[in-house]
Amino acid sequence: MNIIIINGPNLNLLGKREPGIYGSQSFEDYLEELQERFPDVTISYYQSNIEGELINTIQETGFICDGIVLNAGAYTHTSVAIADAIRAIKCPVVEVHISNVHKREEFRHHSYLSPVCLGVIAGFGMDSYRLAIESLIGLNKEKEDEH
Ligand code: CA2
Repeated sequence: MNIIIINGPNLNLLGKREPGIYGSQSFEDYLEELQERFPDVTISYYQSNIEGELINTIQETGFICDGIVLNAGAYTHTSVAIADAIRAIKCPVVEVHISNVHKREEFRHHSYLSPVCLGVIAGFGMDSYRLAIESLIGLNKEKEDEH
């Protein structure tokens, strides 16, 4: 099974700034833990601060992988273009947030992406990514059992 994690703007700062909201672990360190936990899953990782690059990656991977775990960062709340890209691809996308966006400012309560994603996981810290991967593995098993 092939899963890609795509992180959006400022998530390259994880572990370096705002530990009170986003924790103190870098994503690269967390990714190692994920890879150890899911040895049968190939987990790729991409991060960009640029909306168009995120869209290119969604388009490029959305027909060849089994699932995308997407934390689009602040673009979640602004980007019709990312929503359109998700709508255009074939593989399921799980929207992920480290923080509980519903406990935060009102502008974070709306997501352009949720309606085109398989589901949303928010508020479990970095563990939100693990939960998203579990959900995609479950979905893949269901598909395999159908055949
Ligand atoms: O909770 C999340 O995962 C968010 O997607 C994070 C975004 C925020 O705009 C969303 O509303 C919720 C912000 C990412 C910024 O990441 C930083 C990490 C460390 C230090 C500073 C920013």
